Formats: sequence, structure tokens, C-alpha cells
Amino acid sequence: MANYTLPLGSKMLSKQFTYGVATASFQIEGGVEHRLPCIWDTFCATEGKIADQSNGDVACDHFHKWSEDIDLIDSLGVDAYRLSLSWPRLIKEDGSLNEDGATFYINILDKLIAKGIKPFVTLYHWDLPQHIEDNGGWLNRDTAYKFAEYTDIVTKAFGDRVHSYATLNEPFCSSYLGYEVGIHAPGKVGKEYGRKSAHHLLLAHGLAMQVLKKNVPSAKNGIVLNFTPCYSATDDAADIAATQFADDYFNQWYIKPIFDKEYPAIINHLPKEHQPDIHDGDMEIIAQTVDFLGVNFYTRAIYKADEQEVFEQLEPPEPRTDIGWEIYPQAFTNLLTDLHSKYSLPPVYITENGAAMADQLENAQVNDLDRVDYYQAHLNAVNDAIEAGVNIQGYFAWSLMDNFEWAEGYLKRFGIVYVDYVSQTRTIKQSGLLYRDLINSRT
Ligand code: LGS
Repeated sequence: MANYTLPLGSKMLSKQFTYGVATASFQIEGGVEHRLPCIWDTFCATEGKIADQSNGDVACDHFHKWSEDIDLIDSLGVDAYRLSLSWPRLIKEDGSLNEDGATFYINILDKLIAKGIKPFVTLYHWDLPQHIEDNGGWLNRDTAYKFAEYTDIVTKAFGDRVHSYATLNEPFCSSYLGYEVGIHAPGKVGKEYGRKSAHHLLLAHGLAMQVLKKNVPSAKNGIVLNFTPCYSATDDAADIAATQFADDYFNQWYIKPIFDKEYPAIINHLPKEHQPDIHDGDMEIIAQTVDFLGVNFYTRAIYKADEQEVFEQLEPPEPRTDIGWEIYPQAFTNLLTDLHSKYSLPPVYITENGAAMADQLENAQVNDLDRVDYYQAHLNAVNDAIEAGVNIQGYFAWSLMDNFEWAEGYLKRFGIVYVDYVSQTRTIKQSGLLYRDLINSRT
């Protein structure tokens, strides 16, 4: 394909629509000796947790290459860059600001601003300081208050440099993957942990929103949630009900409290010991108004009823990406229109969308036509949602560059820029070149 195409007159072809690229601190920074240990350092050091036994000690060495990386971002012509902050780099064990950590990010923010690139900053993209985990992590209610203190300190240090703050990235992943099934850090396993940690994460979000409103009222402040839309395998009533349960458990659980001030009704069907500890006033704190909602989308999931576990997820059909997730762009449009009809949404940003593909670097080029197809289809899926009336203001490709893909280590590549981890050379892939062309073609 010569170019990403969108229908003539699409809002996504106007300069009002924000295009960006996204990364996260632990996945790209390295520079491990300049920060406190976090739960992902510990998890990576645990036998059998990371597919290639790797860790985030060096990653893309962004800690040293940040300035060139911003030049690279600038060369793509994007309007915005979504990055996350490393809490263990910014806050010392006694709770005070680590000045060197603050300087690292201030330099980044200043260079972005100088280039006219808007910083979209996520305060928590999963790298919890290990000493906080040692105190119970997200199972301890106090962590929510610690997060609000961290938010207070960094927002004061950064002043008005940040265009948009997101409190959390994907609390589903932190709570369910990290504390219920244990495939992410800190690797705890137990149904009694999932909902409790989720509640403390959402409380952390609400408390941090209060701080953001006070300290940086002119920034656009909100949260980033991930959605894996749930489809029933058949028209059978039992399968449909099971799928509905899965949707409430995995998706609605994290958004409904924010916009409707309550958890999905399935909370009453969970055993008492699996339910969160909700204190008086918590739901009001969680349901602060947000300036934007960040939506991350990659794929859908198909379910059928299961007598023991309520629902069972089926093997994803073809076509699939290199990580095994089905490519099904229609679910993206449906998700966005569904959210729009269920909730009274603020402006929406697509804060992540992208695909892992088995890239080959040949003659200093990566001809990733499979990823190009993915972006082409998903950009159009977003356009369809806009046409259907959803207020979507921007789109961020995940990711700027290949990086540490959590439990998959460095084996799965999501970048629109290829990273050679031996030489730390960056090469813009075909998908990235076309992204640049799309962005530059706007009027
Ligand atoms: O790198 C992460 C990307 C890659 O895929 C990023 O740090 C996260 O914010 C985000 O979770 N990311 C991601 N998520 C895809 C989740 C899809 C799960 C589908 C499983 C059903 C088959």
C-alpha cells in the first residue's frame, strides 16, 4: 500500500485531530542504577516469568538516548508524545522528590515543548516502587494515598509543562494480571486479590484527580483504560449471559465506577471474600469528573459459558498478530460506539493501538506490510466511530519503538520504529513512514 487512506473529509485528516506515539518508562528507559527497584525488576528476576528471561535494566537505553529519541519523534511529525513517569525514579524511599529523576523528565518535557510536541504524561504505567509492594502494594489501601502524594510532588516540580496527565494506565492489567492471575508483576495469584487491588487503584485514580485539579487545573486530566470487547461464541442464552459477565468483569468494572459511581451489578454475585473493601465516600472520590478518557484497544475476545468458571475464552480465530491476538477492527468501532451510548463520556483519545508483528530488518529497512494493514484498518475503525458521533480527539500509535513487552520480554515488537537491541540503532519501519506521511498530509 502506498499510503494510509481515510475517507475524504474525515475529521482525522484535519490538523485539529491529534496524532501521537506512545511509550512507557519501564519498557524503554533502562537507567536502572539511577532509580529505586520496582516490582517489574523483582518479577523479571524471578525464574520463568519473562519469556526470554530478560529485564528492563537497559531496554531501549532511552535514559541515555532520550534527546535523539525526541528528534526521532519529531521526525515523524506527531503533535503529541505519550510517555509515562517512573515513580521509583522520581520519589525517594523517604517520600521526597529525587531531584535527578525530576531533572531527567524536565529535560524531556522542555525539549518536547521546544519542538512543539505536546507531552501526554501517564503517572503510573505499572512500575510500582518495590518498597511499596513490600508493604502490601495495591492490596494496601495506603498505596492509593501514597500515589496521591507522589502526584502532588511531581506536578509541583513540573509546573505547567505537561499538556495532559493520565493517572493510571490500564488498572485492569495492574489488578487482574498482577494480583489475580499473576502473569504480570507482582505475580500474586488469587481471586481474593483482584477486585481488592482494583478498588485501591481506582481510589488512587480519584485521589490523584483531586490533586491534579488543584495543582494543574489547566492540564487535561483523566485516565487510560484498556478494553477487550467480549463476543459470545453462539446465540445461546447461556453463552450470551456468560459473555456479559466477562465484559462486566474485565471491561465495565474499571469504567462504570468512574462515570456511574458504582461497580457492575455482578459485584453482588461475587463471594464476599472476593469483593473489594469499599469505604464510605470512596465511590464519590473515584467518580471525579475527568477531562478525557484514554482508550487502549488491540483485539476482541470470544466467550462461551462454563459451568465451573462462569465463562471460558475460546482460542482467537485468524487472522492474528505475532502475539496471537485476533485482528478484528470492527470491534474497535463497536467498542467506541458502545461506550458512547452507555456512558456520558468526555472527549476520548485513543491512547494505544498497534500490533506485534514478526519484523525483519533487511538493508536497513523494515517492510512491515502486515502492521501497515493493521493501522490502515484500525484508523478507519476510529473514523467510523467518529462518523457515528463519538467525540474522539486523537490517536496514539503503540508504540513509538520496539521495547520490553512485559512477560514477552523483547520477543514481541510493537514499534513503528525498529530497535536493534545490540547496537541500539533505531530504524523507522514502513508503518512509521506511512504514519508520518498521513500526519503531514493533513490540512
Ligand atoms: O506494551 C503494552 C501494550 C501491548 O499490548 C502496553 O504497555 C500496555 O499499556 C498495553 O496493555 N499493551 C497491550 N495490550 C493488549 C491487551 C490485549 C489482551 C488480549 C488478550 C485476549 C486474547
